[in-house]
Amino acid sequence: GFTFYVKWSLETSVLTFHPSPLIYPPNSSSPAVTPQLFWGSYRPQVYFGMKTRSPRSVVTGLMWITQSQFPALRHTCEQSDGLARYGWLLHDGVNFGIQEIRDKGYTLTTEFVKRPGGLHGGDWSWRFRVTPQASAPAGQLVSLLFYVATDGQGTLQPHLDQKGRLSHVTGTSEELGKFTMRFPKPEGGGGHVSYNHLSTACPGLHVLTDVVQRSLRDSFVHPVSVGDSAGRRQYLGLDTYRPPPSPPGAASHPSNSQLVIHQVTFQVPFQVEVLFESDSFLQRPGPLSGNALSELLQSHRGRMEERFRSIFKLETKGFTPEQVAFAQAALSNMLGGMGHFYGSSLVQSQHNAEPVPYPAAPLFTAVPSRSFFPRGFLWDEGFHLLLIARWDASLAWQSLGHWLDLMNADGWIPREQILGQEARSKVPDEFVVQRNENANPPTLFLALRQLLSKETISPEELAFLRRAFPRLNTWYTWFNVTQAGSLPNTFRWRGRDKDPLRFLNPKTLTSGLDDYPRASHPSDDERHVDLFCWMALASKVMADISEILGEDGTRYSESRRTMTDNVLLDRLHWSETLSAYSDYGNHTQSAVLEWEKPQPLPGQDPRGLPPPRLIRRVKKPPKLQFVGSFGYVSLFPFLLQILSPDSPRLGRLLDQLHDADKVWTPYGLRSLSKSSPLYMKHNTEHDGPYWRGPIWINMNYLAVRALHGYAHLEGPYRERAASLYRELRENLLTNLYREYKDTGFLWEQYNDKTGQGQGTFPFTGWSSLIVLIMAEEY
Ligand code: 6A9
Repeated sequence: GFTFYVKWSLETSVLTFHPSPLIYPPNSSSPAVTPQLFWGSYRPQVYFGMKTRSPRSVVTGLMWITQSQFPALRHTCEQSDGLARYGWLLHDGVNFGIQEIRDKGYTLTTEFVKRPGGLHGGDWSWRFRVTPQASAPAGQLVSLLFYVATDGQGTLQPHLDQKGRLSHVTGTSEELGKFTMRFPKPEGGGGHVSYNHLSTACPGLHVLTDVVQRSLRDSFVHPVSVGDSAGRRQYLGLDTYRPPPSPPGAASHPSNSQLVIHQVTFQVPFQVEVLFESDSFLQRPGPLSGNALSELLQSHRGRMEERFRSIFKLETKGFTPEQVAFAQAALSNMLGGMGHFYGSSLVQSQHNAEPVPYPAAPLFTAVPSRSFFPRGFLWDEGFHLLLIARWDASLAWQSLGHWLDLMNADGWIPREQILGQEARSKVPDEFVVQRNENANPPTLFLALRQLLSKETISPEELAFLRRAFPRLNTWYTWFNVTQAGSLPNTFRWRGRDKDPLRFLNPKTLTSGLDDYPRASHPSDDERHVDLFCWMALASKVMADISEILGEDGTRYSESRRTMTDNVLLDRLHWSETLSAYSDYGNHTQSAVLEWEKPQPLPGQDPRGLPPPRLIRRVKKPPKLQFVGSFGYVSLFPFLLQILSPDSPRLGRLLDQLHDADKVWTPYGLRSLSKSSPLYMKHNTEHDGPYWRGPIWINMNYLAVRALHGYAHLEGPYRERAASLYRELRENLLTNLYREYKDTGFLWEQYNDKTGQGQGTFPFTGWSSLIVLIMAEEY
């Protein structure tokens, strides 16, 4: 009866999209509406690949093999591949990209460029160049494998020439209509090129690598010449697919994907092109290959360099051409890391016993890391868009709209978006499930503020805001309702770790700052200063948007007044004893991890005992108090510029900022004070310190931006802010540039003692904000 209905309707609101019309309805990504964005390198998880912005897109891509004694097949970006470097040197997010991959012994350059025309997103061409590195052995044999695959819809037809070489593939799909993918004969390669191909059914896009692995045979022979001597070498080539034996009685997997692969094998150096032609492109001036391809690439390249110069003006700030190239690569990897995903999250709510699928939807988003986290993360995206918006606002609006369209009827947006089989295949099961009580910082408001900080707002942008407004309202309300603290105007992150014995300090993944120390004993009395500041920012931006739209924004302007009033902030979060802003809660400073060795009962065989475990021991009971750990969280009123420029607390905070025993280092601000009890402490036996010391670039960007802001406002600390600004900016850009030169990558975080990059790589999400720091764009 009634209880059933209540339960059912709560459950359905979790799994129902927000009722207001989508900001980007399905056809908005179609080739008819946004042809320029239809095709793209929207598969950031592979070294090179393209697809369209559609639910079950035809996908295309590259795999390659070094034909040595220990051949390895490369396809998805893996840190374990040990490549010296890879990434986009230039990529404008729309038209073209140039990537360099340093494999062992040779460098592979991958280029693509699109040519608009017809009704289905136009044509594109790829060019690959393989060149030996200086120290490389002569006569290296390399295979490139180009593939095209369908995903449950569409057809592919391979075509062979008289010699049995795959010359082209024709195909159809719902969104592409008819198309042709051409494999012209390559140039170079010491004369000889060997060809193999494969056309097969395949269980799905997530097993493309497996299918290829299982189709290779090592008995093919390629004639090689090194110096004067000529010989023959065996190589791994495509033969026929041998599916894994299925256990007896198991239903065989339905093949929902069709796969065609073209393999070329050659000696380096070598160059080869692949062409995609849309049949509806009727007035094609000629094939996009050879000189035509070079010219088109060159013209886009010139345009990008020019635009980069005019937007970021790095030359006028005294940066060298090499430093400019570094900044271009950072931006290009952010843009080239944009992906298009389709599928549903797996959601655990209070109303379901088991996780249930969220409704399926598309997501166009940048990603933090192509190798490790090639998918959307809510609060990361707000930072990504700060950079993307400066380069091409339309890309930023696209992502923003897609994210807001993922909101459910309650106003919740899942934090980590693992959509579709390909994305799912990269994530261990325990990390897949998203919980509907859990938030993540509403950084999309940062992005919105950036996008709206200009003289005139275009009609399209106004239309966007109108569509977004009901969603933003609900989002704001959702935070106020579900993340409220027990006192008025206080906030508390939900979803902290529960197990009281396992963690030195229970994590707060939802805050984005994972293991950053909070109250030792999570309770309803907790209040979090970072979330307070995020909500103050949200109120400001919502008040502004209401004004732009002529909507009633009283609730926002009132909340803005209350929350930016430092009297309230100080009352809730300023600790006189710590002389810092801080969280409040049930807390003790005296918790440690200790080994617990199970003791045998009298007469019990000690060999039957479980192994010792590391558990938390609380030496002094917790009490309600401010949480004594200085670090990023303490800086929030400053980072989000809630703190008024004439507050004496700003002076105090700037002193602590510049203190090398606290957060200041020659490489940027460390996440947790060196003198904090949990500085660089493990959280469990296997969880090393993450936000307990290392330097993170998103927070450093906010710090540099805040210093710049305070340096431009009247107040007693103006000069101090200006000089700290110059110093911090210099430290960050010197270190990130040096590490990029040394290691080839931007990193997830930087070591606070050495400045060295650590964590995952390449991490060209928010670490790419270094471009804005160089350009002084805040
Ligand atoms: C684990 C790994 C094979 C952690 O950049 C994304 C997030 C941030 O939002 C967050 O603030 N990172 C930061 O503390 C990475 C989170 C990765 C979780 C997935 C599964 C499996 O990989």
